[in-house]
Amino acid sequence: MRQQTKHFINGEWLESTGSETIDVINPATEEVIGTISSGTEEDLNKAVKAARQAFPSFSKSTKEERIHWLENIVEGYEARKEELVNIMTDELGAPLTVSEDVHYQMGIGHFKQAAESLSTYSFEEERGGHTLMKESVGVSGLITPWNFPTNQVSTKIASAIAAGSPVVLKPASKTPFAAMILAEIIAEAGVPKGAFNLVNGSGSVIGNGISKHPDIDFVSFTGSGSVGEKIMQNAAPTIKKVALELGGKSPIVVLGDADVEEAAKTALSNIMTNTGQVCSAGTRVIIPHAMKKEFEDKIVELLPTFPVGDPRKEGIATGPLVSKDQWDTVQSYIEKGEKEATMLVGGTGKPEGLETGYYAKPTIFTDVSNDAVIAQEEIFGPVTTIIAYEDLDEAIDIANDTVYGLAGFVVGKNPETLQYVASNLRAGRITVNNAETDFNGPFGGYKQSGIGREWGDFGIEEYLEIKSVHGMP
Ligand code: TAP
Repeated sequence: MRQQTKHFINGEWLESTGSETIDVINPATEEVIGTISSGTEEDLNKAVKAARQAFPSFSKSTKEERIHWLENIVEGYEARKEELVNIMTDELGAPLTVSEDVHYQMGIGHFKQAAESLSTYSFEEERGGHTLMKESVGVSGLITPWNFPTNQVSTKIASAIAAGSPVVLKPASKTPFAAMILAEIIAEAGVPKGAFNLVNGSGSVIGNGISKHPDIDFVSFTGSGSVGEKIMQNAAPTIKKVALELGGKSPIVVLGDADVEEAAKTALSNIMTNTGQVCSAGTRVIIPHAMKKEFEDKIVELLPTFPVGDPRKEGIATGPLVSKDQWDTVQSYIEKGEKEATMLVGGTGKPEGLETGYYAKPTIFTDVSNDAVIAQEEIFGPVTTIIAYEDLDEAIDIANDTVYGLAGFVVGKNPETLQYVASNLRAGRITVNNAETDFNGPFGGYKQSGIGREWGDFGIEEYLEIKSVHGMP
């Protein structure tokens, strides 16, 4: 049992001023694996004050100092690899291989990338009639979700350190322990006291408090659209800068010349990796009518290559959903889908032999109309939809017919057609034929998927203000 009654404020672990606690549950066993303190407004105020006090010197730190801190964090992160991998399996339910190959690697990737981006980044440039200066935005409040316990936190912190912006982080209370290990790593990396603060607690107290706080200049939030909307409203009276990374209902456009097996593997990895709890997951497979039957047979045939089960067991690809609430949500969408479309495989209830734990049956719907609820709303579970098209422009129209625009995928061979689809999808990140992730590639959404960009150079710019100086001697 992990018990953490403290918050990381001004370079030290301080006892919470509140007595309430939040249980952290292992979704594979349904057992409580630890508790954290539910922070209070007083705790938050202390953290904001520490960040504010750190601002003058942290914002003037040199590029070399920031690179040095980022590199130290990378070292510390590597040293605690085993602990991080294990805690993400316990608090999120990610299979050990997913914890290591996806969560751990993405978390460290952002710190490496920020150091690399900084090495060539210019905070000042002469532009003829004026000098352009890029300066720290001020104190940043970071609110993160549970679905990628290190990645979501690391991308924000790495960019903030690179920009010289002190932060107050509120990690998701379902998965707080990986973030707390990261806090220890950051403290040991020599990051000045007050530049990084962590306050645990509920969204309704600490998250809400961050978004309203008069002494916070910028809020970077990742999570649901409904909370994103509240954050914008809360930030409005103090005209805070806001970055939102919200949900998605991303399309996978399969071209007529695609390899059916590749297309099926792409569709499956999108809903089975992290149990489909991925904001950018491709959950609408848009496929030519002529290929539909072959694709349906292939995806059902390949589904067992993603075994669902105990995340600590070798060979398991897909663990449970994060919580009972998430399980209930996914069940209700599957019920809706049974009425709206044809179910190829899956259904409600738990997979055989997995009665304990929040396991859901991977479920594939076909003959789905793009205006069905299961094709329009983010399910955040191992559920996909197959939608047929006649010609490519119809496929693009279907792909773009959503309130979201976070990501898109294209599978096929003809380079011109791949380019045509990539340039016509209205989304912030397009992946062609399962290309590798580039940590310098901006990540963020069009439309209701959000505002702003994270990762790499663009991520750093979120934490900067722009100043033009005219007549500089
Ligand atoms: P959210 O409620 O949006 O939670 C995300 C973060 O916001 C958590 O740290 C949460 O705190 C905090 N929060 C909650 N209410 C808040 C408020 N009023 N003001 C400020 N912060 C607040 O997401 P969830 O409940 O975890 O998941 C619900 C749905 O959101 C999912 O089914 C999924 O569709 C979507 N979701 C999307 C993403 C991405 S990456 N786009 C990630 C996770 C979930 P606590 O949870 O600690 O209270």
